[in-house]
Amino acid sequence: MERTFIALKPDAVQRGLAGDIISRFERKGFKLVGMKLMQVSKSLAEEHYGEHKGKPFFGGLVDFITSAPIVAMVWEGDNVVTTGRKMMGATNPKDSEPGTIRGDFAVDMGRNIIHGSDSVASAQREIGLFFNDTELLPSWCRSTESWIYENPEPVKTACSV
Ligand code: DAT
Ligand code: MG
Repeated sequence: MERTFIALKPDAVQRGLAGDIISRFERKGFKLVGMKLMQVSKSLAEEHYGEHKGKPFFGGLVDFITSAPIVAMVWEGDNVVTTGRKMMGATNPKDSEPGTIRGDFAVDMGRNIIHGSDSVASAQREIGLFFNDTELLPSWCRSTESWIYENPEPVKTACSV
């Protein structure tokens, strides 16, 4: 099953929005398979945002993401990368539709509260940067699986209790 890396940026944590945002992914039907509160180091920030190195906003972006704790998460689900990006809304909150996370909670590009992988390849790279294997669950039993998927993967419904 597809996985994506989602990070609640320092502004989301500072503003007390973490629970609300996590709740949106839960209520959608995605499955949390890893989560931690962490302070991002400068080297991790620079590697994570490597594609933006050299751009005028790069320094500010690294300073911001390392300025206070973030919540790093891995969410699993059918098409979770693309759907997660839709739930987040456009990068610039001025363009994010109401109903999206950025559209509802943010006004400034440099304080857009959430990160989400932009492709399956990016997700694999970012998950590997932020989590080691022992911090991720392979596939835990969720009793509501068949109420979320018409044809759930057999492994997900093989619950022993
Ligand atoms: P996204 O976070 O939607 O994947 P991105 O990867 O293009 O967007 O950029 C990463 C972050 O960098 C983004 O969330 C906010 C910041 N950023 C992007 N473009 C910017 C710009 N032109 N000016 C200031 N900050 C910018
Ligand atoms: Mg991006």
